[in-house]
Amino acid sequence: MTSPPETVPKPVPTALTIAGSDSSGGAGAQADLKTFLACHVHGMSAITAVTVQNSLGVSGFYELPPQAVAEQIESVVTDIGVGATKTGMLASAAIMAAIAETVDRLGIAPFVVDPVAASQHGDPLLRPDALDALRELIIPRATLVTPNLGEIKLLTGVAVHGTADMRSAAEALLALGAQWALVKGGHLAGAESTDLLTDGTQYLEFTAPRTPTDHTHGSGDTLAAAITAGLARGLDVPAAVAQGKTFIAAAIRGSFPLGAGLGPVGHFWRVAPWP
Ligand code: PXL
Repeated sequence: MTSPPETVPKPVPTALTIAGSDSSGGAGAQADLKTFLACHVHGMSAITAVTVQNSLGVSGFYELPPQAVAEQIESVVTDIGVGATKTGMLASAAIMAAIAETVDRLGIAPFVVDPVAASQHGDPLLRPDALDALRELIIPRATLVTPNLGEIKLLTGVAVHGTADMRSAAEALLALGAQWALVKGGHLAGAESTDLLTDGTQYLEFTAPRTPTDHTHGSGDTLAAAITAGLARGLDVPAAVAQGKTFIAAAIRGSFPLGAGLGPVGHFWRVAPWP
């Protein structure tokens, strides 16, 4: 048997994603696990729903029973231990209630919430009646919430048209109970993309040049997963966000076409040189 190289730290940092499966491999739990690997963290998953999708869109999804989601989380937390946890597609209010109960009972933290509502094509990934549960059961437990502009509008009613509106959006998210909010400006226009991170005391801006591409399937999931990996490795929230931004900027530069529709961001840019 081959021994692992001496450079593997012991214990290896661990992270858990509570998310939907994306059959096309670019988003959801698949994006999170690839990102955890590339960020040198052992990734684990609690699947909430199985989507049926390809590069052209999501044609349907099948939810798991809420109890099955809670049991997956409990199984890995109580045996292996989880350094940091993130959520993606949570699908239903009943699944969110089971997650909230499990997070409280097991003291799960840090807890990164990517409040996924729809796919890049606009296909819904959340039952319409689950928005209140996301607001009331999940976001108040978040160490960090990472919505895009569409999700901010849905959750808070605040429409962000430019960087000037980001502060009020962030404050509306903190008012829902999250400790930190990252308002992502990726969907605004301009040569640069700016995100605002705040806990209500510190206001930190992250600006990166915008890469013009349509192939950004899974970009939100990948950013939140890279931040979660940073937290699992012991970084604080601002440092984890800074390294998450570095990871996603390179993954977007490394995005590629796949199928006839929207391709994914490139998760493997840091894993190894292209053979
Ligand atoms: O990128 C958001 C997202 C999250 N989770 C799953 C998805 C998608 C987008 O398609 O399919 C499972």
